[in-house]
Amino acid sequence: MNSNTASEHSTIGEEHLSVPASERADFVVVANRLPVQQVVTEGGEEWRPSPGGLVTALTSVLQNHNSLWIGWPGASGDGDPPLTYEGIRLKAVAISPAEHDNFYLGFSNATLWPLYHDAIRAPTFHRHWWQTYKKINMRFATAAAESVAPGGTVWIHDYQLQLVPNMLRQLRPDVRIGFFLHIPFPPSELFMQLPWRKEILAGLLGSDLVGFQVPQMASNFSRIARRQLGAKGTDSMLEYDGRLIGVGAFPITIDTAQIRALTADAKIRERAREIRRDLGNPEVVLLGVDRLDYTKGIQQRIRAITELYADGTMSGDKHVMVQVAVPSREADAHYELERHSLEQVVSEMNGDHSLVGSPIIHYLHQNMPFDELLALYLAADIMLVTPFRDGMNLVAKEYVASRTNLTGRLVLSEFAGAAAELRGAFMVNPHDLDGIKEAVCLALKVSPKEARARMSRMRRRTLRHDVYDWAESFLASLQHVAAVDSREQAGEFDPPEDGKS
Ligand code: GDG
Repeated sequence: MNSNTASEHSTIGEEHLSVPASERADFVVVANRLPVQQVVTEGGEEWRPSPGGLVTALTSVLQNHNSLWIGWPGASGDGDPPLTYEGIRLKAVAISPAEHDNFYLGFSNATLWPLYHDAIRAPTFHRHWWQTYKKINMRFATAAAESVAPGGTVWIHDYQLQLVPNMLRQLRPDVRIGFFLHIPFPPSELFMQLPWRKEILAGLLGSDLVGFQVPQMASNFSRIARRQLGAKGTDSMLEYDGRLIGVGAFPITIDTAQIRALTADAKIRERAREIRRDLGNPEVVLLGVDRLDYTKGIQQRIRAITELYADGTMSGDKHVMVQVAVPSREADAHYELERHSLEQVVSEMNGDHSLVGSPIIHYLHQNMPFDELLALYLAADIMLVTPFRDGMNLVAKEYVASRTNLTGRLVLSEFAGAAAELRGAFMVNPHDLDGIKEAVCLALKVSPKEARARMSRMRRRTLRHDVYDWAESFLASLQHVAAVDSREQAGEFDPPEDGKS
């Protein structure tokens, strides 16, 4: 094993496991966050489910098993998280404020996040961040090793925990390990910048199955693993350290049933009409919904829209834009800067083009309930999703799923994972201001017939699978790869040939 991350730790013997065998879980999810978060309400602090399709999907999968979710409970407030959520046991991993600075704000979000998103901001490399990343990954791996039943399954999520698969493999070679990366896996030219690239690769290769959002990212990973660590095999099956590792694309999607139910809700439909009235019943409502993140291309999109107002293509009495920028990672200087410059662009646009009493861009820097988000999707004629790079982008899929009457047009970045599926969108290069303007003009002018055809095409594709299918297909592949590996270990299988895809 080439990693210095877990090799020094030997397998945990049964006698050293602090959790008795009878209490260990058959299926364990390991994610940076628990599925609950502490919120401050009028009655004090309380624990509520974390929003998002991933929690919903995994909850339903976990409920069918004797299961456990391991994660960090978050920094705010006092008190321990509940012991269970929707029948799933929870296990909190403690992270001190200083560790949080180095592990989460530092290595995860100032080294890996920008590096994996095309280095849109220069990644920062600090050895002490890396040391804490290793330490915290080992804490998660140990928590999983102590909690999983013999021969059980552990599913690890995302870039904060890339060393956990191999650390866990060293501690518990008997368990089945899956890993899914929610963000892009970068091409070699970028990944090679990482001083600890071999350790990260070896960390991921501790899995039985490594899943990515799109095939390109799976093949980036397999190629780099072959070149850097001498793994053998194809883009979809590698052999390393005497084991087989499956590699594949598992495009994440949304909870379509939830969106179907919400869009049929009379209250939400009425709220959508009310939003349009509040906006002055313009001819066209444009909408952007993003975490306030420098990868999401929010400023570029607003600059492009501003130019359309400036050249008279759009006007304040007919066209109104709503931009929701959900607060995110506010302790990070890049994010603070991004917020300030975005707010400057927004106020310049409003200053130059608004009419008295009716701004042309309604900017909301706030978290909102999912119902309100859905009402906004229903109220919007044109949805703008223009990230510079995005693993998938669920907002684009949620918009499409909500447009039951086949109206609505989507302007979508070709660099979002979702672009591979949503071919009926008006595609843009988010760096190209003129290109965004052209796409918005096309979306404004498109005939209702063509708009409907485009939307039906996207809806057929989006509604074919839901997030439960996504989880099940990942877990079925994990089972398959583990079975193939067992046959190989028993000498019944020819390992894959080198370098073929
Ligand atoms: C990462 C990857 C990948 C947003 N604002 C509110 C709110 N949301 C919900 C949306 C959507 C989700 O958050 C955002 O998901 P995205 O996919 O758009 O983006 P990231 O947060 O960057 O997610 C991404 C994803 O992981 C999953 O693998 O697609 O590429 O970067 O579901 O609806 N929900 C509520 N209030 C808000 O204000 N309740």
